[in-house]
Amino acid sequence: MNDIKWWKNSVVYQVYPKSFNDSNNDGIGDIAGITEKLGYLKKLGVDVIWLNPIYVSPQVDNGYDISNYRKIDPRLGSDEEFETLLNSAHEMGIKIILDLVVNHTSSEHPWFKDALKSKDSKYHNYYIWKDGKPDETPNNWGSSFGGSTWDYVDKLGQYYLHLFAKEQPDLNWENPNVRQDVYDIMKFWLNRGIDGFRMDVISLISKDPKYPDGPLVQNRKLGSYYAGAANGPKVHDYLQEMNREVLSKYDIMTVGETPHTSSKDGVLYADASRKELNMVFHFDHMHLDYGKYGKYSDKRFKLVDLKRVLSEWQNAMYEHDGWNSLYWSNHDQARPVTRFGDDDGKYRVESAKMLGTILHMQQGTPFIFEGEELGMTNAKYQSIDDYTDIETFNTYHRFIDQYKLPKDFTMRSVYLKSRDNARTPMPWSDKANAGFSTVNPWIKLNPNYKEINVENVLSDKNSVFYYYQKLIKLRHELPIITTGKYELLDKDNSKTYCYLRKGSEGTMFVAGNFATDSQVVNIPELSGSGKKLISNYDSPDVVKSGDIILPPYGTVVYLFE
Ligand code: TEU
Ligand code: CA
Repeated sequence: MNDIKWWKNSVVYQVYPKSFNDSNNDGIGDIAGITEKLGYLKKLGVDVIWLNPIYVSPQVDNGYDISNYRKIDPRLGSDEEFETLLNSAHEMGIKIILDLVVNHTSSEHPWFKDALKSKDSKYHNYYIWKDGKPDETPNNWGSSFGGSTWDYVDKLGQYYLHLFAKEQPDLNWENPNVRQDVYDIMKFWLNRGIDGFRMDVISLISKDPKYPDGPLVQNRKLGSYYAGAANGPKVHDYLQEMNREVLSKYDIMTVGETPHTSSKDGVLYADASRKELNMVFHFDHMHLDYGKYGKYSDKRFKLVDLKRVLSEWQNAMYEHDGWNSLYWSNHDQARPVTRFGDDDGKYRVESAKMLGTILHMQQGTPFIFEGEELGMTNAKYQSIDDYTDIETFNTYHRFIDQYKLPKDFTMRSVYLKSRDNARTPMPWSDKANAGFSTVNPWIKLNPNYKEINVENVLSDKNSVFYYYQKLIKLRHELPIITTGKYELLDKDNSKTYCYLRKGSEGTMFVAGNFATDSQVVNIPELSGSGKKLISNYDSPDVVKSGDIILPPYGTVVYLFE
């Protein structure tokens, strides 16, 4: 696979630094804590680590509000500790990519503080302002976390735009100085030796200059900003410029987080010939269980829809010179076994392995979110006061106070969808504080940490951990997993997900059962006999085309050579 870019046969592991490992026992995970656990990640076999934001931040949105892009947040560590992490990782053959959050800064960033002083400030035009009166917002946009996207500054007689919290003012990408400053920040980190970026909400950086009102969706009183902010008129110009000035000069990987992006829009970012990004995170599979009120809902996804959207992205990227990212979860999402599998104990381990297989055997770069390799479940805290996340908190109050929705529905939705489900501290053992820290962590542990923890998976050869280790190893050994053409089978089957990967080395057959009862699946006519590559149950080592039985949440992969 010499001519294939390294990030195409890599597996990325996402570390949420605050929740990974606390080295100095102040309750907050930190950079030195990650260095301590590199051996664990090496054992799993991952190639790249993506770190959520580690820069100086007031932490209104857990680091997605940055006030100094060039310094490490002292709560997470020092510049030297980051240097040690980077060097140690590199020595072990593991790359590190950082989060680049440049749709907005923190309101505590010196640029914004200066911009607030007067319209003549050098930095005023670094942000997006509209003249107006105190109670006439420039348009009807509602921010991601609730309330208007516009905040009024009396002294200036102007509103500034913030698609997220009011402490996260949006940068004005129309201003070439903003872009140059962003490129300088990127070069600063790349020159320090990092291996790429995950770019936060990069699909939102170019706004429609008309700032049109948005449609009222999900029962909200305010309009959606997506039509006027997602995939805006200049986003591709900006990324092509960024690529020319920065990205093309380094051997790195880039993944853009692109809310509100269809596969058609997706290829515009990720088609290599367009020289923008390597891949994007789309949200089509994350939206399948959105309900009447949006993300926070008790709706369950439908497998037929899941197959449709994932297949659409597989095909779109293949038809162009594009590349997919593959993920079941991240720090904003529920735990995959709860959301797409079965978390009640009976099939937790089986469904975690099945989900891993269905994802990792597709074409693209898989991302494992910390704890996924343990088969972690959602947290389900007792009370809303146990939740810490701004999105969860604001949604709860919108549902109860504004929509007058029943508390049990609201809490059920929080259990299923709160971002905190992903942010519970990594359970390293069944000891006090799950071995994460010697003191109470900044956010509560998942109550099931005595059962689901690293010590347990490492001592059980049938654990999700060792299964993931094998999935990663297969990717490294078999080029067909990187290059084979994806072909969905039996698209209308609502219980099983089966597909082929066709390449010069043969054909791979991949099957997963999403049901709690056994299912018959058919292996189509393929030459020769199939050799088993992996399975989560006792399936035959060699098989011919024809019907096979998959037990509840069973999964199997055969290679026909
Ligand atoms: O998230 C972007 C985003 O679109 C989120 O609104 C996401 O869809 C939502 O959280 C799902 O519930 C990114 C980061 O990943 C998130 O943690 C930040 O809060 C957000 O940007 C602002 O920087
Ligand atoms: Ca700490």
